Amino acid sequence: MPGADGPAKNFCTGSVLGIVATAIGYQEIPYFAAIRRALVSSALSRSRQRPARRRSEIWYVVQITLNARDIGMTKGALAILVHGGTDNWSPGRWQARFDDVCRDRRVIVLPDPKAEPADVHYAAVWKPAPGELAAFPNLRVIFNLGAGVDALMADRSLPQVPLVRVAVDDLTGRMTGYVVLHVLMHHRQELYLRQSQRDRRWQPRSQWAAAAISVGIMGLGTLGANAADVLSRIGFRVSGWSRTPRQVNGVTSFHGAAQLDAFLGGADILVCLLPLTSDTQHILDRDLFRKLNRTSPLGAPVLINAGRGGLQNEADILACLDDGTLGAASLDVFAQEPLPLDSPFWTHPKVVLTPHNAADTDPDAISRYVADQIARFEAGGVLENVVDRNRGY
Ligand code: NDP
Ligand code: OXD
Repeated sequence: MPGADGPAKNFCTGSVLGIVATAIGYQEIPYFAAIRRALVSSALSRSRQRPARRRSEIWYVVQITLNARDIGMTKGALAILVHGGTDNWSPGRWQARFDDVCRDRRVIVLPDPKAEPADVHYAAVWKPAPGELAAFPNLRVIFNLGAGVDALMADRSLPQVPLVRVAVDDLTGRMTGYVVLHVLMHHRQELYLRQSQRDRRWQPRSQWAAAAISVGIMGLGTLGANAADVLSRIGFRVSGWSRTPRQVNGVTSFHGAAQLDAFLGGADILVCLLPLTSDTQHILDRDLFRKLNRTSPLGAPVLINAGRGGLQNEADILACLDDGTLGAASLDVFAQEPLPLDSPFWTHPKVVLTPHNAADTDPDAISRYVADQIARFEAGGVLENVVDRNRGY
């Protein structure tokens, strides 16, 4: 700024720094502001220096800024590896959210031919192909972007680093919404009433109070416990079954194989929120359905499965719906997803079917959850919701 006096020169120096920062987008890097403040004050205190000297000083500031960015980006990269095929699992959607919450580290969406596998310290994944995660030699933590880890447990080459699953209020609330919706749908005879509407038939059937219906929840973990709590507050009689003893207010609990029959015998509506493991695979079969309460006020017991398709014997479900062992079923998950077009479930009059969206994984809530866990881990803290690989969940 030839001919300008002291304050104008100072302003000019500060503005150049600001423009540089804006152009390269570093204002959000926490330490950039401090570096900039220090250098601006140094520039101001030397405002009487000759123009050539000032030019070299500004260049110095630019270089320091670039270095500051490099320091930030040497934090291990986070790789996103999602194979979902639905809107919710679009990699771009996850990248936008992670870019926002991990501003001081590189977020790589795989596959990326330019990515250097050794740079990846964290992987945020949904259904990676077996072997995909073994490609990262410096991996420190794997974050599964859903609650169920069965797909990862099936990968024999999964790196031996902590595997963290999702347990966040957002997902839990969504699942509770699904369970309450479907319990009420069967309790309030919605299938019958919708058909009556289509038939222009004004013939209400007598309606039981919630307290007359017993809901049994298989799996009293993060999701099952919350659904049990809300159902009991709505007035249902609620029981739960888990591997180890669990206590939820207002809920009668059972655990282990020895108490399974007693649990089933009292259930009019069976809700399954188990993880899929070698112990639970195909647990929902004819043998189990026959043990549900045969004197249910609903006429016949109802199945609601939002756990995993691998928990159910699908041929048995269809046969039990047809012969009256089951009165109806709400199914969110299937052995093969998407459900094949020729599956009889699509058109079965006693089936309410949803496309594995009982509890969508929300990128906003879950990217924050992952970023917070990484920050805590790098500060020497403990990771939460680490999967026990021996149990398989
Ligand atoms: P948790 O790990 O918190 O809870 C699992 C529960 O199942 C625990 O109570 C556990 O017992 C019990 N359990 C596990 N194995 C057995 C067994 N062999 N016998 C008896 N009980 C057993 O999982 P979440 O509640 O977070 O999630 C449950 C499942 O829901 C996920 O694994 C996933 O498959 C499914 N899911 C489906 C979604 C959808 O949109 N459809 C969305 C999210 C999850 P214990 O308490 O003793 O450990
Ligand atoms: C999950 C799911 O496991 O979406 O979170 O199914």
